[in-house]
Amino acid sequence: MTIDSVRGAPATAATAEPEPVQLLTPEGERVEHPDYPLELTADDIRALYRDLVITRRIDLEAVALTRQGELGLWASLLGQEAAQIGSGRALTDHDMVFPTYREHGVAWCRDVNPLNLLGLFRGVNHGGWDPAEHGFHLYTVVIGSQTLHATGYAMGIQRDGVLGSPSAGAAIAYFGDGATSQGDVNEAFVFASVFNAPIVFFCQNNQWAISEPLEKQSRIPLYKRAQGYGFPGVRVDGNDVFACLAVTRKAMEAARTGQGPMLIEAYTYRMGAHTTTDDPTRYRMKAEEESWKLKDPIERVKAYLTRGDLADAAFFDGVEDEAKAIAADLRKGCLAMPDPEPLSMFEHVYADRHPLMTEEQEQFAAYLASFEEEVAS
Ligand SMILES: Cc1ncc(C[n+]2csc(CCOP(=O)(O)OP(=O)(O)O)c2C)c(N)n1
Repeated sequence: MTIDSVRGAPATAATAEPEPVQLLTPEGERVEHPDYPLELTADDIRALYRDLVITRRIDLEAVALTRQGELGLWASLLGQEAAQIGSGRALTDHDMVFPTYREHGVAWCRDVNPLNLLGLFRGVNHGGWDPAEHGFHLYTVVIGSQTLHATGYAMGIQRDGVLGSPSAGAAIAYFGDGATSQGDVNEAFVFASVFNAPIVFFCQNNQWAISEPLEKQSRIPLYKRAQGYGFPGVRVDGNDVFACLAVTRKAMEAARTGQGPMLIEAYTYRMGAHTTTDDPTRYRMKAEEESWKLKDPIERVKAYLTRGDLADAAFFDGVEDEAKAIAADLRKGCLAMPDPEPLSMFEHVYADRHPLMTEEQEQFAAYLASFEEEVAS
């Protein structure tokens, strides 16, 4: 038995192998993979770099706003930018995304205003973007449940009879390593498989489910789970934006052309806390975080651009300035968000009013009115 020196626990096959699909090494060297040829122009790569940097800056601003009491909570994507931008940029307007609560980078790719994300975590709205307009469903906190929604949606696409046509889309469901232990996710795998539904299951294996390590979720690499359900699975370097783009592009294209589901395990690392209410120093070693810093998703693209003379200092400074300006706007917009009327939380819940909800609304209205009476007396 080998001992994982960092965690002091037996290393299991879930972490030990295999080599993930990689197209850009942590040092910024381009490598080829026979199954995933990828041609990118210098403009494409600069655009990916910009996405990565801006997404990280938005995330940083949201963490700061939470620390300053302006948001109730934030689930940081730090370290997972490449998994999200690579997969997000592989999608077309016809595809539909079903995210968890951490997919701020995918939201960026789907043109969701980051202020909407902040509104949700500030507790002043339910997100407020139109899922149909952006091809991006509302955030889901109930772990794994969105995989069932996504599978149902995919089966709907299938029944529309559009698969294989240029207007065909597919569904993509995002979830974490911890979610793979949920019943919902396993049920989604079964349905997707037996109905050959057009869906990609995109698992960001960030090694931790709050304080539970990967070893507590699986004895085998997560991507291998797919085989048991009867569809293909692949492990990709989740800190490599090129590889995430190529692998997701191929899987989505297969789904859109009726070839059924696929599981992508993006092998990455949650560099920050689970959310701003969590303290990872209580359950993991600093050395582990330090080793993942060397695999930073942004630095490797920067190294590639620099080494190949594809971008100069003016470009990098420009992206930095743009990211700062976006963050400043976001901060201003966040502070200006009005507090909602308490009773408005009963709006936009059901298309038609539900009697139980009407009763609860009346109770709550009476409760609020009781404060007025207290002040008056
Ligand atoms: C059904 C359900 N059970 C438990 C929780 C509490 N919970 C919130 S996040 C989380 C861990 C999720 O870990 P993972 O799926 O690896 O995703 P990550 O947060 O690391 O992106 C848990 C257990 C929940 N939100 N929903």
